[in-house]
Amino acid sequence: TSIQIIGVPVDLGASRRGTDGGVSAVRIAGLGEKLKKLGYSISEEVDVAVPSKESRPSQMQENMRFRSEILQVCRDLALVTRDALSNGNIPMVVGGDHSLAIGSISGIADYYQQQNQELGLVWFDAHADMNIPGISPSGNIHGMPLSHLMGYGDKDFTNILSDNPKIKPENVALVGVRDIDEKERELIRQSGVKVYSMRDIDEIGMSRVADEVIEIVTKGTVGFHVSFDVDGCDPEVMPGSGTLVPGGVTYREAHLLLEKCAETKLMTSMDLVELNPFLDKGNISAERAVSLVLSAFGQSVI
Ligand code: DIR
Ligand code: MN
Ligand code: MN
Ligand code: MN
Repeated sequence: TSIQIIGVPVDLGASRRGTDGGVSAVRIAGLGEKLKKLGYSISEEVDVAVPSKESRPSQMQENMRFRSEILQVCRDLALVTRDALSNGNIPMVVGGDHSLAIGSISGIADYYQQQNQELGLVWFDAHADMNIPGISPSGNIHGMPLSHLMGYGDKDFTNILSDNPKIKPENVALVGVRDIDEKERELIRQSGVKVYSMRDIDEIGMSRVADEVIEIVTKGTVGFHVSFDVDGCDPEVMPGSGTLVPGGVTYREAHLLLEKCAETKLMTSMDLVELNPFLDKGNISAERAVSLVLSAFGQSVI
């Protein structure tokens, strides 16, 4: 099996500078070599070009900061992930802030929709990322990707590669959520997506949560994508991220979820986002994130 690592050094979707450095941090932590050691072949890595914040006037368009730049990045990235699948590669997208997921997942979902198949989606995050421009308190696009993938919000973002919504709410499960904005909560309820909050993990344990998540994202789908925002983990586990929220998923719980995802052999692709090496202690967050990705690709203790 072959994996293509796709670097997307974008930080235009977040308030804080520095997630663009996440791509380097993950490469320095050895993602490519370690996946090779697991037995995968790694096809030539590609990067999507992203303008730096400083090179652009910080314009706010319809309550979306850097709207036109991020739209271009997402359109470019969607073509890259779709091509990766066409060429027999599993897309492993490394960010960058979470706005990139509109592009990565649009390309992957469109590839399968062209074969009349639907994509499931595991959204691992402290946040729900379900804002739309009309309700976002920040105007930051990294708080809006999941809603756009389900067809809510700005039409240019929902219609990348095709006019249909890329993901059906019934095929989505959020995990690790503990910070939701007021109006965002209403849209989550309206959409009907299943949310596994930290409370659910506390009450029934990650093992059962993972089983339920997998049931949701595999029922009626061709397989599922994992969009992994490192801030879903506890800040003690992942200090190197910009919007830390206490009370998160432990290192072991995150491994368990991803090990169970790997066991299904139905994971189509993955994003790793929101690492900020400038806030990290050494490169510990990227090193742990790489270890988690290896679990998602089937690494086990014995
Ligand atoms: C907040 C924070 N909900 C917003 N979002 C994210 O700006 O929309 N932080 N994704 O990582
Ligand atoms: Mn996120
Ligand atoms: Mn987040
Ligand atoms: Mn389903």
